[in-house]
Amino acid sequence: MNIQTCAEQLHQTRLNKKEISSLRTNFLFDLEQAYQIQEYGLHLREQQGEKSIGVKLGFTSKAKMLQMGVNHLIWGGLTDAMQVQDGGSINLNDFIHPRIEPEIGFLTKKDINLTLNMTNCLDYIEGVFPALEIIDSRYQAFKFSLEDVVADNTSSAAFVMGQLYPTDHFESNMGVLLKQDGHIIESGTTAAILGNPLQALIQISELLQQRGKILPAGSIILAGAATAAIPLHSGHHYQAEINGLGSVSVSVN
Ligand code: OOG
Ligand code: MG
Repeated sequence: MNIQTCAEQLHQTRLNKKEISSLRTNFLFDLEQAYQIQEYGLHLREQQGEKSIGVKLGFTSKAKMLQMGVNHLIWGGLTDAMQVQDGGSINLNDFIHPRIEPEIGFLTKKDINLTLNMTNCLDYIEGVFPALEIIDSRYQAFKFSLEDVVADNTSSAAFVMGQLYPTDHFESNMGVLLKQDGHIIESGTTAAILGNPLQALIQISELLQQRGKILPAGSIILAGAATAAIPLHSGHHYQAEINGLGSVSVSVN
């Protein structure tokens, strides 16, 4: 196997919705190669007409690192095909073993082509929004190494963007709730994300720089889950609520 065949296999796995075991038993790729597999996988999606619309970070909170046993910040690509309307619905059959997690997201207003810092990062941001991310590992039992999950585009599957608020609504420490049918199933705070979600902007800008990439104005950045992820079940309604930013929801058929 090589970079391309690994990407093709993960691509097919996603389309066939049948989980696989780690590809590293055939090709022991390292982290750099894992990002190349991810990039080729996104290229395969673009060849099918999908458009790149942003990036997401993973393992930015202790809750997620503990849940998944991976303690290294990662990032992946978002395409338009992954976006679900706020209040919309998804079908469980379109996924393998999906999980949902509450996130905070940012919409950029300028190209990000430099490493941002605490004083300038909000100058690049149009607004902030509550979000739900639906992750769906292509690996058996949702078990993977750091390299596996990066190759698998950091388990990206779908996401829901809530209402966009101007950046003056942003605070580093806002309460976060995940609800199922109105009942709280997870709670946390945005400060769980690297101490302050603005750090996610700084980190992604640095990672993009390292790979010689520019994130265009109008891109979405998901900062990572503030709590552990919860398995999705059909017939239920899921909602993320961020204190001061309202809520965002999705129903599962
Ligand atoms: C990897 C994706 C992690 C987050 O918000 O931390 C992630 C996974 O947990 O399968 O999206
Ligand atoms: Mg996430």
